[in-house]
This record gives sequence, structure tokens and C-alpha cells, in this order.
Amino acid sequence: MEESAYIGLGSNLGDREGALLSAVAELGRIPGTRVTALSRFYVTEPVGPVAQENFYNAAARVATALDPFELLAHLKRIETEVFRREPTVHWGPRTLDLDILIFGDWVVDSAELTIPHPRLFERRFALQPLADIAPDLMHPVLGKTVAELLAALKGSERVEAL
Ligand code: PH2
Ligand code: MG
Ligand code: MG
Repeated sequence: MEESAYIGLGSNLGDREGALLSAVAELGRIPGTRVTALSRFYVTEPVGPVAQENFYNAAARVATALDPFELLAHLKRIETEVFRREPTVHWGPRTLDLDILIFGDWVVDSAELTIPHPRLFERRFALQPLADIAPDLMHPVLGKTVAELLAALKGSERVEAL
């Protein structure tokens, strides 16, 4: 059986647009997985305690026969092998960050993986790209759509389409 999974992409080091484009291609090469939608690319103000460059962010939908843990292993492999992401400060600059935002109706709460992504609902840089491709997608825990979560955001960090 295939599930629809939504993946957040982020980069704020080096060739940020190139990193996102290569990452989309790599997503399509994961076994049993197809990319079925891609958001616009956004330039976004960094969120968090560390002063750093603006991010480029996007969201992709994939259809996958993998389970969330198998998919996560491939995302980590792409982050490290393909982009040689160096270990860095928590929430610091990175050439590529791939996060599972939503995976079908799955709710996962384990040490290595939390689905839906625990900070999705408060992050404009994740919700805005997701709203491009899935405004009516229901958050399986909060019971609100992506468009509703986006409309309810209070923060005003800059998120601008490229
Ligand atoms: N990712 C973070 C921390 N802060 N800020 C923006 N704008 N975009 C991100 O992808 C991002 C962030 C940790 O993963
Ligand atoms: Mg992240
Ligand atoms: Mg991550």
C-alpha cells in the first residue's frame, strides 16, 4: 500500500536553490517512492536562537511504499551522503534539512521520530510551502487543515516566494 507523505526541505548554506533541486531529484530515487507535488521555493527568515543566513524552504509530496522509519533512514542518508552535511550546532546552518511533516494519518511519537512534525503548526516557513500543495490536508492530531493552521499563525517571520 502507498501512503502520501509530506516532506519539508530547507537549506541555508552554499547553493541553496541547487541543494533543494538536487534533493527533489534524490527523493524520486528512493526505492518505492515517487515525487507527486512540489511547492514554490521560498526565502525565509531564520527561526531560532542562532543568527544565520536566510533559508530557502520548500515542501514536496511523495507517494511511498515505505513506512515512516524506512523513509526517515533514506532522508538521513540523503542529508549526509549526498550533501555531506557536517554536524553543526543544533538549529544552526545546514546545506540540507529534510523533515517528514506529515505521513498519511500516521501518528508516531518515538525517540527518533515524531509525526506529525512537532513544530509544524507554529512554523510559517513549513506551513506556507505545504499550503501550496495541500491546503486542505488535515493535521491528524490537531484536526485542522493546513490552510487553517496557516491562517491562525501569530508570528510574522518573513516568508517570500522566489
Ligand atoms: N530550520 C530550523 C531552524 N530554523 N528557519 C527557517 N526559516 N527555515 C528552516 O528550515 C529552519 C529554520 C531547524 O531545522
Ligand atoms: Mg528542520
Ligand atoms: Mg531535520
